[in-house]
Amino acid sequence: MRLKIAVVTVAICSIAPFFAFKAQGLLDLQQPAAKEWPTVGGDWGNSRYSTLQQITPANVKDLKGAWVTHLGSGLGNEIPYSPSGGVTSKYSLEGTPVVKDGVMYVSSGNDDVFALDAKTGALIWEHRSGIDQNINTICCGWDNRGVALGEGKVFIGYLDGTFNALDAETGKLIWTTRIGRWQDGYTITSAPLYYKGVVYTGVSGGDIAARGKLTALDGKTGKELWHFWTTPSPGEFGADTWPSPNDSDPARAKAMMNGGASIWQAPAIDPELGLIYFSTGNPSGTGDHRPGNNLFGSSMVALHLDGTYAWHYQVVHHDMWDFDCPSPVILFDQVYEGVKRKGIAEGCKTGWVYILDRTNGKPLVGIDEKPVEQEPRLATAATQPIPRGDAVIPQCPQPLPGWLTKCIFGTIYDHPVLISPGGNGGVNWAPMAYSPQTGYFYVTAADRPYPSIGHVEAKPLSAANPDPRNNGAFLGPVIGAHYSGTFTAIDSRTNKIAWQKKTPYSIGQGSGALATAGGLVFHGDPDGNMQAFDAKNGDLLWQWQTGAGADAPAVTYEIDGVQYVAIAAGGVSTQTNSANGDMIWAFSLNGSPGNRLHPFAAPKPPVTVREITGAIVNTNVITLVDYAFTPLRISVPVGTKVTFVNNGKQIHNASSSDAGGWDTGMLAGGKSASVTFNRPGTFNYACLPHSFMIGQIIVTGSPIESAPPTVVESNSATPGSAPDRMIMPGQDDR
Ligand SMILES: [Cu+2]
Repeated sequence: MRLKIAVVTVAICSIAPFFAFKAQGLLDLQQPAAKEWPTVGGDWGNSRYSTLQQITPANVKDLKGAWVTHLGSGLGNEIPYSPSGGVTSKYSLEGTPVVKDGVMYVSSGNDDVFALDAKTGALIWEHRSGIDQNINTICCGWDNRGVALGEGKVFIGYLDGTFNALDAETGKLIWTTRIGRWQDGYTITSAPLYYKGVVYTGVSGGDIAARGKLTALDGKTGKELWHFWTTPSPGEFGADTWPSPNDSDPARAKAMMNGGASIWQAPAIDPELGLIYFSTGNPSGTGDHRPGNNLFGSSMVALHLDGTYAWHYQVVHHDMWDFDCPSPVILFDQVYEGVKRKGIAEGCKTGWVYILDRTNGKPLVGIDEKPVEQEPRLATAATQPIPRGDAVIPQCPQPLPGWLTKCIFGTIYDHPVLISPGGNGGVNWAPMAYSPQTGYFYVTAADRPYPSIGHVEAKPLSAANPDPRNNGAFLGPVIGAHYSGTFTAIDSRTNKIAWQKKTPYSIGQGSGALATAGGLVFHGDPDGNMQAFDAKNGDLLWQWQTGAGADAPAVTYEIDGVQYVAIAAGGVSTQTNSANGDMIWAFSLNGSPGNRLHPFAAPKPPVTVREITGAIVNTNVITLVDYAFTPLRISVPVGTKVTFVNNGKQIHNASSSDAGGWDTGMLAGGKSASVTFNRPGTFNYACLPHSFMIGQIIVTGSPIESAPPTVVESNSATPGSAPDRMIMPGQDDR
């Protein structure tokens, strides 16, 4: 029988009697993690490598669940995520646990923090964030990527834009500092970094035009020491890569100061060089509003520890695809041409890993500026940096009926394009790991096409997309699109693939990788399986079903001579949309007392082919927006007159070869038409100008034989035929 060993959380803050908190001395985290996992990246270089080697390829088959704890946080609350009726969990569970002095500290998607006994999973304390549940400026689901430890405190950024210090012994709040207002888009999702009395935090919000920054706070008081804006102020270095604030076009005039370039991850630090490193998100808004390269959007940035600029490397110039690098940078040392060099590397949504010298930001393996397709209306950059070596995913989408497709750096104007990789492809926030044993980076990535449109007036506006300058235009579900991924070892010496496994799910967001000296790489999969791979060849050696999307980064530590591997399993609400949950799992070769803990039942796996799914709504009104039918699926009794109303700015129609070949005719914005269905059946239809727009009508009952199958009333239709489609030169219109 299956026993769920659940530690029920209680709403009381208490100090467990068996636990004596040790004062944290000055940590030296330049070396890889060993018995503890004291910072989310394992060490100050974010290598996510541990020197522990009790668990090996030879014995990993005996790895078993040691404990599982339900946090009782971040559960349920299904909310719509698309105009077509899809639902998702409000919360994700994306935090990396940190482990110090036998205690595990972990955060939930509601910014609640839990201290657990790392040996047993027993609750020591919990701190409920109490954040406003009406925050509506969160880009990508309610999530938190983890906490930092220092001077007896637990540091965490909240989705409400505040940064907070808790007492590590009791969980009581010590201080709060506001980094920004959530109403202005400042929602903190990244984990902070603590170093020598200072705690560093990034801020999200670039998707709704909040200007990014890195903030340094005094760990004792929370007082701000400095902040570095990730887009320059007028007159500063890089300001000439943006339109002037005096530009006569108001959108261009404010582009730089609303320039985005969020920081989505914990920074890395090199104490010897005195530099702190991070990467930035894409610049806000569409390309036409911001001619220039748009520093420091989509860049790797190094600062001195006083917050002054050291160097930058822009990964994508004038990014209009959301090709940024939300995952943490990794610091590593490697020999190139006989000389040991200080490296920094990061995988990006482009699908490439960028390998630089961290003393100066110059490429170590080689990156070439190459000409790319041009679209003057979007002020495209003439060239883009192309790393020598291998991409970890295909950089063109599979053909899909109804869609115009383009490869990486293809231009997109006012006709929707299916592009790959895209804002959801490649390496997203899932962290890479670096093993000094193999010299490989372990990279998890998403292979999925992305519907995109580049020109502001053509963009749909919705509650989820309130700002016409928002990059994240949602174009409805891409029916028929295949979603998958890759798990790749990239050799740091050559930037070439050492081994690669195709994966059934897109894993660019999620668990990423954890490498150990035992010769293993651990990864949690969106289908709930915690997995161990051979670091040398990528063979899957072990897996264990956690019962929810195992989409948080895994960690390892040792207590009383036993090596544990732990992961949060609670799903990711965006992109993979894996199963929601609230569990922290730990595994060891010893397993649980009496080996009573068994794998949980597998949850519903993530979608790998997008089909017409979602709620079937009983209505006879379908609204056309740019670019979707809402609801996507309806059910009506036979004989019903179904009305199509175009609320979009574009001209659309609804057209079917089923049920008598009905067509509403072209409907301008504000116009409507109706179709009466006299035969039962399930009928798919599409918009001819935008044939990726697909809907479904389910007609129930007995046929009305006395009437024709369908009757169209379309007096308000725009005369004439479909508007011209925009065909890009050299591209197939599918
Ligand atoms: Cu249309």
